[in-house]
Amino acid sequence: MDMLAPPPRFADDVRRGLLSSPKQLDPQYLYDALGSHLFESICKLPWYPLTRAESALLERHAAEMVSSFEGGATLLELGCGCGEKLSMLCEPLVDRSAPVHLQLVDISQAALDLSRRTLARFGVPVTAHQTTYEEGLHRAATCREPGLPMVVLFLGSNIGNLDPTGARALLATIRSALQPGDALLLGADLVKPHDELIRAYDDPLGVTAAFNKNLLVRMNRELGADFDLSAFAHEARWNADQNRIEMHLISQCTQRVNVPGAAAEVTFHEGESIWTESSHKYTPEGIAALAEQTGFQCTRQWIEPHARFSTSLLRV
Ligand code: AVI
Repeated sequence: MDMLAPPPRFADDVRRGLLSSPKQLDPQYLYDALGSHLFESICKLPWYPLTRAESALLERHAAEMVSSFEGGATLLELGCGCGEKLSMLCEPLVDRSAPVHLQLVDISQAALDLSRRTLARFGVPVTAHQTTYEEGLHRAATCREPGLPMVVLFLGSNIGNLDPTGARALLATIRSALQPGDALLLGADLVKPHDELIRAYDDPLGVTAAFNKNLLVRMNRELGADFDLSAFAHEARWNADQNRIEMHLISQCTQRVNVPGAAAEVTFHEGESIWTESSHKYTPEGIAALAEQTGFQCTRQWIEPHARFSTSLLRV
């Protein structure tokens, strides 16, 4: 099979991840073009209520969420997706004729373009940064509108895909880009009954399984690997000690896989896993504690009671 040019660090990360113990891969690699489409489909599944719960909170409470910024604000979204959530938060400010500047940070140019189109109807300045969260925060801090407070939006429970150390580090980075009077609006999925969590990450239609197994497809395509898809099974595990759902790909037999693009030959034992993603779940108190540890104060939380999802306002 022809090998397509993989992103520069992919081969190195795959080599390191598959030769380590336990075997693991960075979840960012789940999101190639097909993976991103599969994730959009996951968000529409009846068993994955997270996205709908957050939209419901924003639909109901957007005006309250930005009520401290009625004199105007720069809204900066990390991982802007299609710009729909940013629109919901922008609208109440624009309706009050408050000055609004929008800043978008995303690694995907397609997401930035889509968001720009969604946000065009407001007729307010939009600055897009195609880069990492850290670099985007740095750039946004240097070109912020003088006199306007900044509200960073980190929604969709993307915080959940970071381990506790990574989550603290990112919040500390956000904090260091902000000034007194600024804020962070944080969306985080909450701990809920075990069976609901498992169904959300191992749905009966097999869409999440396809999302997970697509990582094998990607290694076959981009690194010339010879993973046999039928020899691996998707598994979602709740790790109660760490409050996280883990996604794994479980080898169904003892086998050897060749990954020439990563210069690796990998042996799998029957039942051995590749750990592909963690999704940490929070408690409302845990979010408040995380805020305190990173220089914020959690001043308000909105909770969707059925799906157990939270949006928290963290003030500097
Ligand atoms: C993007 N992220 C918040 C999703 C989550 O729930 O952790 C990714 C996902 N993985 C499987 N289903 C959804």
